Amino acid sequence: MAGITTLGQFIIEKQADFSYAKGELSRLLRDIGIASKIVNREVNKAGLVDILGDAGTTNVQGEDQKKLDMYANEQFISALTSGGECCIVVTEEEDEFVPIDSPVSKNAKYIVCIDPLDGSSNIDVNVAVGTIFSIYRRKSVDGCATITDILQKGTQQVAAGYVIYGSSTMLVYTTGNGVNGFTLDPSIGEFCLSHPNMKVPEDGIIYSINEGNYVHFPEGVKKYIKYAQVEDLSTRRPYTSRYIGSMVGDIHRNLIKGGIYMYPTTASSPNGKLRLLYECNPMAFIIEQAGGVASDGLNRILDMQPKELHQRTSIFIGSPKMVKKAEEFMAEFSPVK
Ligand code: P6P
Repeated sequence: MAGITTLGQFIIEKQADFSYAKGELSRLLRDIGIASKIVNREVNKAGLVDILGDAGTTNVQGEDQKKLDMYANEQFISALTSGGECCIVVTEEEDEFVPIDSPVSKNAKYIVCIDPLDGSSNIDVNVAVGTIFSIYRRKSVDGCATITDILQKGTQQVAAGYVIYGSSTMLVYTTGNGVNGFTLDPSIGEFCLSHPNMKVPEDGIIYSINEGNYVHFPEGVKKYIKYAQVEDLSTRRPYTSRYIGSMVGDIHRNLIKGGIYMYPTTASSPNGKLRLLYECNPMAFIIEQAGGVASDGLNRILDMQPKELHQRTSIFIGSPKMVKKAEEFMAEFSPVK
């Protein structure tokens, strides 16, 4: 049997891919891997301990904070603090950015934007949840990093990844040289390379969208959904709708099987629901590195200039042929005014 490659070994082997790094990014990725294993342990026993349910607080989005996403937030910030390679953390769970307050960190090279536990409303019903992270090099050369170090376009990311806590726990990431997936082997407590060089299928028949919002979708999205639900079966197979309410779960499935995930503007989310910095940019980087496409229906996600930490955007992401078809409908029926 071919030898096992752990995440740690893979990161070191691939360190040569980025000439400027002298091990700091490798250490940062390993720190995130360690925190993911700690969060995984709690996610896997949620229900057995008093960690389910609401924390009784709300985050900047006004969303009820679950105990487990507060726990995950603490674990990632703690791992990034002790690792010493990150100077600022932007997290869904904190209103403002979090300067890492430790002697070694204020001059650290990297900034991490993170959704510690995406889809956390699924925790209590045992549906896959995930962590999404995005890593930038700071632009400022001395002193404490500032907001301009944070509000960088998605094209400036040096790495991005997600962890999916599902039927198995996987960590999928890119440093701009393709996408690789690692499955946690609990018997040895290591993420092991299981999905080398992941590529999203060019086309597919899975579309993921919350059709409960149909009435308020842009006309182009409505037209795309009707295109997916083809009437004339002699032309092609109808598509399959799969939507689990967890972006990481839906996009991971579509990355492997082919598909499109859409969260367009809706009545309750006129600018889209998903956040640019720590959900859309990292997932867009990963999907593009796997040969896919990610836009807001018109503009490439990675080219967007962020203006604020928790900025939202609509997103169409997945197999290139499917996203481009949706963009055609958006251009024809929901042109930007
Ligand atoms: P809705 C979870 O809250 C999330 O951010 C994504 O993971 C998920 O795809 C989406 O929102 C679900 O939103 O409005 O369909 O419940």
